[in-house]
Amino acid sequence: GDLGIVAVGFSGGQGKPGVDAAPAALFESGLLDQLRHDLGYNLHGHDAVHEYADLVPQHDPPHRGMKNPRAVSAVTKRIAEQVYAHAREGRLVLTLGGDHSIAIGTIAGTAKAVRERFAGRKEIAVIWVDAHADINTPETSGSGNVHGMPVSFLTGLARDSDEQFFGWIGDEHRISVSKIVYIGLRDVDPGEKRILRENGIKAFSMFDIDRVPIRSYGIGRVMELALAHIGADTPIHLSFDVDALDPMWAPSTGTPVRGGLTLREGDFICEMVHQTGSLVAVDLVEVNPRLGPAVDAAHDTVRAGCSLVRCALGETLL
Ligand code: DIR
Ligand code: MN
Ligand code: MN
Ligand code: MN
Repeated sequence: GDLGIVAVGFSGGQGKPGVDAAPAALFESGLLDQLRHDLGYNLHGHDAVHEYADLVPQHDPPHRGMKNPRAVSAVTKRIAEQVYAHAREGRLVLTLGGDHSIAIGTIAGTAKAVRERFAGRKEIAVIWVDAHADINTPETSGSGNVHGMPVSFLTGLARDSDEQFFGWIGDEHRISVSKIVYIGLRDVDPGEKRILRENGIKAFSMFDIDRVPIRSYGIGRVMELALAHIGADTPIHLSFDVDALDPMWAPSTGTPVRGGLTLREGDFICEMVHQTGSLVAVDLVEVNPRLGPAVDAAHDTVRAGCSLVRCALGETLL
């Protein structure tokens, strides 16, 4: 099949430099060759890592507490156009971040393309795999980092009428709260817990996945329930934050949280989503090869990221 690739060298949705170096690190470790030779994809758009320097203003003071708001808004608007252009050609789209703010663009792009393809009769579902819910509004956010807010802008829970502060997001770009499923949550802010509860958003925390199967489901049942919630024949956008994995497997990331998914559980999520046959887009975000406690940390994290992507794109064990 045809695979559109958007490599995003952008870190402005949070404060730690280095997450912009992830696409190059993933490419250097052989990801493109694996997708081409081992999985048989025709690749499009893979020759450049986009840095969007022309869209990042010199002076970008906070707006409603958001940091780098003009840069993140302009960059995600461009990403939405890039992802949309691939999806409109019928390509599966793989976006390599970058921090998770970029999902404002990727999901806006697929949401619009799928609405057009099905003449408004279908909406995408989003499987958001993450330690964090990333559903703060500018007002509930304690950090001001936009990578903690993408889901609130995508659902319309957060809005701004000004084009340069995400006002470019229209109804065609939005997703409904009933079509989101979270997997792997374990570090959710109090304001985010309230938003999840008040909007009845489907979420499977690490408790639900726990390996002591007394009151929890285990990853197999969680995936059954997650996919049942979405329903058959619904186009799926998988947004995978590498910090969903335990830092044992993915130490090089900006906000690691202990007690996470094993690498096999992460791969299993991706395998199950691929098996639906409904996947339209995948994001892999928050790999930061400049961070990590030990010499092998970045290497391990990049390898884990490649494994997740291969599983989502159809690699099987046998
Ligand atoms: C926190 C952390 N909830 C925030 N979010 C992170 O800044 O809003 N998201 N790390 O990936
Ligand atoms: Mn090869
Ligand atoms: Mn995230
Ligand atoms: Mn996260």
